[in-house]
Amino acid sequence: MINHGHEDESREQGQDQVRSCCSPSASRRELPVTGTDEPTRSQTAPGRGPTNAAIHFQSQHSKQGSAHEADDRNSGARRPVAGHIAGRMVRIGAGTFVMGTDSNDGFPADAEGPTRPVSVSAFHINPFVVSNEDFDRFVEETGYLTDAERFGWSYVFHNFVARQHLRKGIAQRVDGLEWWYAVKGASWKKPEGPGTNVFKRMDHPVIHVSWYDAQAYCAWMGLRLPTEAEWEYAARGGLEQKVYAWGDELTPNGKHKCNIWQGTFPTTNTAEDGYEGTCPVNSYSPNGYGLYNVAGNVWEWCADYWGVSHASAQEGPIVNPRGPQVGSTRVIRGGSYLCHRSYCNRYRVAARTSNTPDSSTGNMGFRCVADEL
Ligand SMILES: [Ca+2]
Ligand SMILES: [Ca+2]
Repeated sequence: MINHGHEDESREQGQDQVRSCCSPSASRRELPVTGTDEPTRSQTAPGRGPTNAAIHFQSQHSKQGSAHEADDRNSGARRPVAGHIAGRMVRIGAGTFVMGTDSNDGFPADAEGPTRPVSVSAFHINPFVVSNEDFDRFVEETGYLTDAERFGWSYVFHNFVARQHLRKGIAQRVDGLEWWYAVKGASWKKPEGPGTNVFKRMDHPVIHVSWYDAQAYCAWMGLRLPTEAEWEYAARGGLEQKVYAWGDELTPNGKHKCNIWQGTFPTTNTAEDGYEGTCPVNSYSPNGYGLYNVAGNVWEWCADYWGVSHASAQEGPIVNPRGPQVGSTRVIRGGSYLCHRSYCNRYRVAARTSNTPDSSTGNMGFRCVADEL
């Protein structure tokens, strides 16, 4: 299925294919329907066309996708920040940094460059992504239903899908996505679908949360999602133009610094870093600003719409950029436990991609920021 040439193939097949390794879109716009797939996608997953179930999933999205109104990035500042969260946020002082990279490590379509000076006002950020325990508290108090729960399914990485779910049609292959299954009943509470739970993973990141879900959590907490510029400024931890959040070496002195993929993607994960899936939100050593797991573990939703033409510095740095005014997808940053050098080296601190705001997967989460505490 995947051979040693897949890196080049991925670049040739374009952004959609590359993106699918990161976090597939669950949007009605991108779920395949019989007869409308592009030839490259059919070739990618021969003989694995969409099933009726996949089409049914799609219609659920179509019906409910318009119910969202929380599309305002300022919607977070309604409620004082809860004490237990405020107490563990770190203050990032105002400053100017060089955003992006001019290196050729990334995918040109990602527009990691050109580098540009960016000024960011002071803010507070959570050192950890939102955990299952955090999200559970939110759901307990509000009764909130995530998009994955409303739509009735979410994307699960193939290695985590139970055989019985395949036999019973609970897990469906989706055309064009080689290593993701649409799994009925998968949600933050049941990350691998029916019969699974998070009881032993309460300190792991909440997953299967859409951008809208992240917004809802932030609003309830009196917090907001970081802008992409804030995310990168904080993720760099005070270092200048380093490849990773901790320096230029992936494993300095042979030591793993983040939760990504070791082995042969997408089949064999040796988990040399200690984890095949998510890890606790406080794993590994933090960056220079005290942030954990900015690289790997889970992708992190940002406030901004996705854009590939960045504002350019005229006379002085770009001040508090917020991305494009409109768009169809939202930025995600940092990479996940599925990232591997051979296919998706997006655990680099300048790397970026996006997903549609109603999408949810087993490798996307978020962390929150606040202007004031
Ligand atoms: Ca790992
Ligand atoms: Ca991360």
